Amino acid sequence: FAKAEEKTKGPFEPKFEDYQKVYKTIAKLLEEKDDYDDGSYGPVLVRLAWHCSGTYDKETGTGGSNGATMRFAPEGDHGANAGLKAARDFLEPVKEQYPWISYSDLWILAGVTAIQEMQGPHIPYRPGRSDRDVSFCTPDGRLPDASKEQKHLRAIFGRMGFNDQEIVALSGAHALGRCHTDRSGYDGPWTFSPTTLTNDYFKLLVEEKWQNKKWNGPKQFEDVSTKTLMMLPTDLALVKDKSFKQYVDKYARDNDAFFKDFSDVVLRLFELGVPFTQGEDARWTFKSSFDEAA
Ligand code: HIF
Repeated sequence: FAKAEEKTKGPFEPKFEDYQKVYKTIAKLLEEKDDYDDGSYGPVLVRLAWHCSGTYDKETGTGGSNGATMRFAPEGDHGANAGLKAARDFLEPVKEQYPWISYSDLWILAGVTAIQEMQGPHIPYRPGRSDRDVSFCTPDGRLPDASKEQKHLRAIFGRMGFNDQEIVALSGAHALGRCHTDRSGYDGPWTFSPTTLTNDYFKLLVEEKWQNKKWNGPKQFEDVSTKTLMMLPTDLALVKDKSFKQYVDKYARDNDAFFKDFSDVVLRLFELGVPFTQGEDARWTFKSSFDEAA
């Protein structure tokens, strides 16, 4: 009987409503599992989505958010990906509940959900990623090295296809989360509200004084006023470099401009390397918990 029903129904073709359900499930889990880090898995989910996408190389078309190859040891063990198992494990029950979604679509959807649930802008999304085997793992060294500066940032993000303005807009994501000594070796959060997306990262970069932190760890900076916040060498490069700095100033002044540009560039980051069958006009915008409450 079940078989006959399957025949009349045809194969399951998930639609917007089905992905919105997955979004809701992730949002609910984020709310429930609040005993992690600063009270949310949101930041580490954003980092997972970005580290899948940021391996993209426009010359060869390799890497990017298609494939979810971080499931496999070579890529999962890359130094830059230390700690992301927490994010992948968090999403495992969601994958079990919705087996039809690919890991690669799920991880990016989780990044979108986390940004929206941390009060960021809407990030339009389209599915179409498929999981690939271990042979598609990218070589180590494609993600940025925090000890470097502007030349390195332009080389790494230029390889993905991003310009100066886009590098700065993306960087606002460091308003979220923190560094962990047992992951990257660095320590501390960038802002006082690491689970809410705001333009505070830019404000702090221009308004605060930053000094070398004296400690037994890699070179990083601390705010002179409270010594509780941090910046990486790559973060401070954005105010040292004139071309970058003009955008830091702009986003520090104007949160709406930051949100608009951030949404545009994250959307592109999350789509790198994906052979979509649906056009750009088929992107969906998911309702967040805040939209539902309104
Ligand atoms: Fe990060 N980033 N990132 N990053 N990142 C860390 C943590 C987060 C860089 C280095 C680090 C981006 C760019 C760069 C997030 C999101 C984004 C950590 C700390 C390091 C060292 C990891 C740890 O110890 O747990 C460098 C060098 C980048 C190039 C500029 C993106 C723009 C800002 C692309 C981006 O979206 C998030 C979120 C976190 C917090 C993770 C957490 O677990 O809290």
